[in-house]
Amino acid sequence: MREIISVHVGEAGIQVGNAYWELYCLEHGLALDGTLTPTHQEHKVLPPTTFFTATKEGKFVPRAVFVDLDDCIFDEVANGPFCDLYGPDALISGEGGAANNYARGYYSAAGDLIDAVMTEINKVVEVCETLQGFMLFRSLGGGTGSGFGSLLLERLSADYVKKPKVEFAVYPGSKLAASDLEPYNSVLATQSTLEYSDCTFLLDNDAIFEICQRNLDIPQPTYTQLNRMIAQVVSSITASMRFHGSMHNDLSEFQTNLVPIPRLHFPLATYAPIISAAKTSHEKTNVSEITTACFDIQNQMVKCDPRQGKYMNSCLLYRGVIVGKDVDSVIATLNDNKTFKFFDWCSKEFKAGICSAPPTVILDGNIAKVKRAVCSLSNTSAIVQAWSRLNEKFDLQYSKSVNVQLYLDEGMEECEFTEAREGLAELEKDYAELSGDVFVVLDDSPVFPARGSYSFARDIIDETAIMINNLEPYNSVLAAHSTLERSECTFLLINDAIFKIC
Ligand SMILES: Nc1nc2c(ncn2[C@@H]2O[C@H](COP(=O)(O)OP(=O)(O)OP(=O)(O)O)[C@@H](O)[C@H]2O)c(=O)[nH]1
Ligand SMILES: [Mg+2]
Repeated sequence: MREIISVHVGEAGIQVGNAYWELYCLEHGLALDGTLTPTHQEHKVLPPTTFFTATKEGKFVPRAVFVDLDDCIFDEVANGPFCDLYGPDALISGEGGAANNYARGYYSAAGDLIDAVMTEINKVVEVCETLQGFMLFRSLGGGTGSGFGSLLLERLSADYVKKPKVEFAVYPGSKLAASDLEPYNSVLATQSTLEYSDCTFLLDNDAIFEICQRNLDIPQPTYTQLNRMIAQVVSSITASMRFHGSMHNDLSEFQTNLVPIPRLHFPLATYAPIISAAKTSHEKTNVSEITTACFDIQNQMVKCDPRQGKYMNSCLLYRGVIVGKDVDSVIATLNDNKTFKFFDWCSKEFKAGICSAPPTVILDGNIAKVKRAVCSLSNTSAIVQAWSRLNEKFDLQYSKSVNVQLYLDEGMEECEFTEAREGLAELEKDYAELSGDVFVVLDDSPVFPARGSYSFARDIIDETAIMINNLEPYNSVLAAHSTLERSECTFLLINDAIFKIC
């Protein structure tokens, strides 16, 4: 058996975890105390030990560790419906929380807790036959999720170098309570995501909030409703690892199938159908219809426009009552559709996987039970739009030094801000270069104050880029050949420099 350990960090990581384990229990015929219910007979197989440990008493315990720097959420877990589900040592808390501050989560409040968490994780690893890897759930905007989550990812990478780490990261939105520090926390947290995660699925709270409003008719969705939506997506992504499926049977396959360039590891997840329980009987959900819906921008877990980017790959994970030849015909139609733009160097083909286990829903929840669903995972350069939005928010505050001191007071050095921001500027540049857009990073110069220079540079480049065509670097290098050989003296007139002077 190849086991996966789920690690839930901070409030969002834990609450998403509650929704995810609640759904897994239902899908595998378990009661919320981990005992088998009569419905498990339907499944004819026991819950997968990839995700659950079977105890001698006949219970199934999630292979999961939950950690938060404050203990409020654990009171809720201890007194709520999940009180008998998780292992006795699975919940680890600190005191006082990280106060929405990455630096508290990474430095001052992490203290001995990181060792306690690693000890617990090692204990869970010891009872595994062959560990596959880790799934990490956290928010990028919270102090614990961003700071402690980054420290933990770093430690997991050091101690379990070769084991894949797949991350589900809540991306901050504006529709639900958000702190002013979230752009800083998120940018700081991406350092670890870029370096230590093998594949990160972003869960954009604003996108999911709007899906709940539009598709599920919930005027003011709560976190619980968002988390149940997220749980459906995570469940589809992991269905092949829990039931028999033809694709993504192993954590490392996400990397192999979706991440051709290690740093560009942020596939966009889209899910369909998302129908409210009240509307279920009116909606059609055949393979072709759900596939079309799956490419609807409104069903994406991250707000971005794939038409403005190119695909490196895209796979569709079907589950439920699915006829293989319907999928073949839909995939053939997709492959003939020229509106989907792929990079020249990739295979330009949609892939599909089928898992026969149908989607399950929480009783009395808002999501309708359907016979089949599809989740598409696409590595598209359009995801850069999410990073650009975050960068703009960061720059707006950092250029005025807003709240920077709060981080320095917790032991963080100021250069971490610039390093993290430059890391994301590099990421934007990687996507732009891949797309063939011209992107020149100007060195810091006296013209620009050091702080925020990258964003000023980007603004200027955005303006000049419209005058540059993609072939100019090739043309210039080819022309330089004659210049080097035949010209006695060449004065370079660099448009960007003159633009800047003007
Ligand atoms: N989807 C979802 N997002 C959440 C949930 N709870 C908080 N968030 C989002 O997560 C961010 C705040 O992070 P939290 O996870 O609450 O913070 P934390 O990691 O516990 O860190 P501190 O409380 O600062 O110690 C904000 O963007 C919230 O909108 C949740 O249950 N579901
Ligand atoms: Mg918290």
